[in-house]
Amino acid sequence: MVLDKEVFKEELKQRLRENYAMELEDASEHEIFYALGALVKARYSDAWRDTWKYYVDKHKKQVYYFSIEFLPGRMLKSNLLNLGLLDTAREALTDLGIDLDSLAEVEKDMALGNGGLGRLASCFMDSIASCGLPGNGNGIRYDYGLFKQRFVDGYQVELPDEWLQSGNIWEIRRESKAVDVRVGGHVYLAEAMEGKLKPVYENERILRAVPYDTGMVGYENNVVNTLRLWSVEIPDSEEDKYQSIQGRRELEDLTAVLYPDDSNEHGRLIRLTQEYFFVSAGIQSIIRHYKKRVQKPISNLSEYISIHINDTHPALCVPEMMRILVDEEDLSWEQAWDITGKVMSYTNHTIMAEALEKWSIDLMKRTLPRMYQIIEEIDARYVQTMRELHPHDLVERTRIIRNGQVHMAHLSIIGSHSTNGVAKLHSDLLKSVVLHDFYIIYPDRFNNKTNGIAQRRWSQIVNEPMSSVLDETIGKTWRKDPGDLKLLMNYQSDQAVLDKLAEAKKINKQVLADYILETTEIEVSTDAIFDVQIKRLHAYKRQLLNLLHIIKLYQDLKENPDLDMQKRVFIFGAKAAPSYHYAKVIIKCINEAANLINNDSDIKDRIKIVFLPNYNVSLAEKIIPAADVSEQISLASKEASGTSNMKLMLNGAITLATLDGANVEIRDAVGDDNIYIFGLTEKEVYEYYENQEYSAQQLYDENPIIRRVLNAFIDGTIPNIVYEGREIFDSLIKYNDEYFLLRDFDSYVKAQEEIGKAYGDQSFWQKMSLINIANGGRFSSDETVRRYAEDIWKIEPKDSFVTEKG
Ligand code: HBZ
Repeated sequence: MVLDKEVFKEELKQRLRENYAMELEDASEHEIFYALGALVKARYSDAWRDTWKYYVDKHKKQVYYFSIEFLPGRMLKSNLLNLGLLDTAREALTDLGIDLDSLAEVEKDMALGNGGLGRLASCFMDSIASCGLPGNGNGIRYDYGLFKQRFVDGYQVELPDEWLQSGNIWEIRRESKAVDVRVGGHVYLAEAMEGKLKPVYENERILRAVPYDTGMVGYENNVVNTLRLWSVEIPDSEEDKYQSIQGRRELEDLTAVLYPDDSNEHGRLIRLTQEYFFVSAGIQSIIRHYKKRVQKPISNLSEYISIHINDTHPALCVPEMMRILVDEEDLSWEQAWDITGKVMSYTNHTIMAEALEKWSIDLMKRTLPRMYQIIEEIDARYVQTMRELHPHDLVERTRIIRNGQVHMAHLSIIGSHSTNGVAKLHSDLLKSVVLHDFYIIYPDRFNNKTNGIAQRRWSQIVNEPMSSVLDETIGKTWRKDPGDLKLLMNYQSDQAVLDKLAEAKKINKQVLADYILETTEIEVSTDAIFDVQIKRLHAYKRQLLNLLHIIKLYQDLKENPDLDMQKRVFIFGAKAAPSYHYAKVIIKCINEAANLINNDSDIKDRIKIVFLPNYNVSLAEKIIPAADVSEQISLASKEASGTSNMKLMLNGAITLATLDGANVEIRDAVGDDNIYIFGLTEKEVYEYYENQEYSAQQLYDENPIIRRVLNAFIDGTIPNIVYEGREIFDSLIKYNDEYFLLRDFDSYVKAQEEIGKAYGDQSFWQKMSLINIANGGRFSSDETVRRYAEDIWKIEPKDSFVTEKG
């Protein structure tokens, strides 16, 4: 999309006059941002309408990606880039004395997700549009995103994220597309016409679901798909039922907050209603569209529609589709079941048993009575069919309703045609361990789709210095086709290129150092290794192992101030779920260790700890380009995939990792010499589980270094953690170190020592860094969604895109 710089400037001024009745000179940054946003939106509105019309006219099969979380972050620069307007906008604004980067900071981070799962959904939205694939997102428009994190006396404090306060420039409220969702009350079946049984609803509540649509702009291809997020309102017909303010609030609270628990099951009534709300609204609107626009018999639905269940939160897609097909479209159960299975597919994102979602029968019956009846029927028919084919105990273990609970993963697998994991190792573990029973029953349904990242955002947008070096060295094709980053391999021994990449890294480190100083008042040197661990705080991710190593270094330096070691800045970014006590204890300990070490004059700035508050997409964008070391140190087998590992390698950080999740594939991509692997393998972890021989106490007794490090938590070495320190100590010794930190400690320390040495040889380090960048293309989410499209969704790209790619 070509737009002259001068025209751009005029248009911006015009928007300011129209929207704010003001001249540019008088406008605040805020007003300019909104005027610019409106300009950008206007640039893609035709393409948005045309894309929609194209899908309808050509009867294109479309996928709907149902996810209870989306984490797009800021969208201004990414929309500008995808529209081919980023350079024009930057130049035009510079002419007007405005800095695009600081203007972009006005935008509130859209943080409608907890972590990896939500961010993946947003990377997919970008890639689906960029690959010209007919696909849309379906989720919830929370009034408050993930809480804002502050530290007070080293403790995490949560504040509400009022992201909608100044409005959201990208969304369009589509009142005409609202639908009603029924919850609560009682349902019984009564005989209707021709002897058919029909559900009769009593005392149910009707919720009005209003969609807000956001354009998902593809990269330079004129494709704009839709992310549809639903918000709850009181329907006109129900107004008199909601006369008290309290009653209204209760209803409106349904889409008020995002549940801030990642990886832990969090059984709450509102959450279940949220799940049904966006599922029912989404499926109703799909069916309405199908009948009105596609105009094919309902029995052909699976030829035109594919629905993806992102983790189990949207698992009610299965019974809701059955409800609509059977209750409203009058299909037979068998026919409806056949269609539903063909339409649905499911991704699992965890192997942690405690994270597998379950709801009590009682709660499900009370909240969603018709859903429960249908699930009961699905379960009964499953048992009946499988009993003839498989042993009784296998069928019992895999049925949906078991021990008073509804198992959402079972529902998702039984009600769909595809179940995938998110990295090779993870998908293998699903088959061999976590979902092994299902693998016996449905071997053909299981497949792997290794995660990927929206590479344009995580390289071109966040790392301009590196991108310029790449352009100069290998040309610009990598910007569209990240596979071309491979061309960089030809320069691994070219010192001039290595120097330029190192210079770009240095610039990014300085930007981050300035930000660190501004937000935490900690001064860090860009000569130090920037060693980064950024992800949700969780015991299995082992931020604590990182801290144990830092304390060891500290103790070594105290003992021997002349010790020869590289300067290090350890950078953390992590939110803990507000109810996750142990994770919050770890945050407090890291912060207190930071206080101690950063202010100890003996250390002479050789180690710094920086825990940046409020880790979110925008902060990730600042940290990742500046990282030297990428910490991916989860206990092998626990991290389904990880995606920050991919973003960091793409930006030239060297990975320090266990063989977990996608780390295994990163190692395969860069080779053993360009990654630091340590710790137990997933097999060894399972062996420990089996033989139960692990003794943390023994490691403590026998290893003086471990003993000294752990004692620092309880002997006053780290101040202000009397209770927290004891808790950490006990979790490791008294409760036998559930995540094998002490078992992996020595090999982690060794790997860290090697990293220190390697960094000392700058051209050696730079070469490793280059090899990481060169092989980062493999983890593009463009590739990932293409595989979903071909293997699972069976959707095809827009024709023009096919021609363009040849
Ligand atoms: O999904 C993450 C995995 O831990 C990570 O390994 C993977 O890379 C990523 C994308 O596949 N899982 C999550 O982020 N999970 C959640 O955030 C979550 C949120 C609410 C829940 C359960 C899990 O109720």
